[in-house]
Amino acid sequence: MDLKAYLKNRSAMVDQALDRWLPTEDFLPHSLHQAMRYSVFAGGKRLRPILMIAACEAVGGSAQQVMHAACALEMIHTYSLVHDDLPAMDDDDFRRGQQTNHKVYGEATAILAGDALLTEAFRLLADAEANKSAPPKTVLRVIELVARFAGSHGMVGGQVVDMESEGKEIDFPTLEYIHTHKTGGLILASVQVGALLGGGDEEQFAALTRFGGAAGLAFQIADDILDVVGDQAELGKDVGSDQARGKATYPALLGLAEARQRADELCDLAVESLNPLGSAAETLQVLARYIVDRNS
Ligand code: GRG
Repeated sequence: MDLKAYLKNRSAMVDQALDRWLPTEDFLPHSLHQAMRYSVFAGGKRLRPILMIAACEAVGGSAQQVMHAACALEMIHTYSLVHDDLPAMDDDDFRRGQQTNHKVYGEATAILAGDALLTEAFRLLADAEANKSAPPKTVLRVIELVARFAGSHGMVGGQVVDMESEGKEIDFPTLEYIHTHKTGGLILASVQVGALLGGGDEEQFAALTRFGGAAGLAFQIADDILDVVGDQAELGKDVGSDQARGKATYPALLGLAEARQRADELCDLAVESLNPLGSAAETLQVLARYIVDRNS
């Protein structure tokens, strides 16, 4: 399959849907809607929406069945980046190759833009028209699942442990907790939601759960590696920031070579997990490799 063409096509679909669902700056409050759109359209890879679409397609569904949920996940992801960049957290000046939200709109608006993106995401997940082909029980399961992976038992929890660990020596289980919660959870949620809204059965859901767990952790290890060896222009953000902040990462704990090996092993595990889905999961196989080999 042509990965480049697939990524281009699906991210264009996601961008179009995001543009439809996000309030424009014509609506009050203008500055808030402008700030929300600024970060959403700053040029992200749309990896979580694309994984959700690919998972949905792998169980026989179509991109349209998950487009609203895919946009919701991208809004939650973007909110997390906007808040993570704030002076109270990582205090970063650049993200996705542009100035960070608070640098352009000020801290208070950046906080509120993040809050509004998170809230809008759950409105979209519950939208009756967008969910018209899904049984109400499935919609509730999706909302509960996304809330769990985004909240204190998921991304926010991982972020807190990450912050509390800065400058300290932490053990391997703590590092794995941070990675699987802060970043891995939203990636796992993406493929699980794809399976559910695509009408997948429990066996397919279980296979995609194993895939998402391994791919999510591999993604964060690859991110750690990119922070050491990546190119600042391609990444659109500062490199070397993990080490500067005394953050625990896979390369810091295991060394670069072993971190790469672990990412490769997880990629193999992710691909193997897809066996029950047969050839329908070919796109996900290719995406797993992309997650580990990407340079941005
Ligand atoms: C503030 C609640 C709260 C959570 C923050 C995800 C997160 C938790 C912080 C982001 C910090 C960070 C850079 C983590 C590394 C992994 C990561 C999420 C990278 C960015 O994701 P990509 O590569 O970004 O998918 P794009 O811009 O392509 O969408």
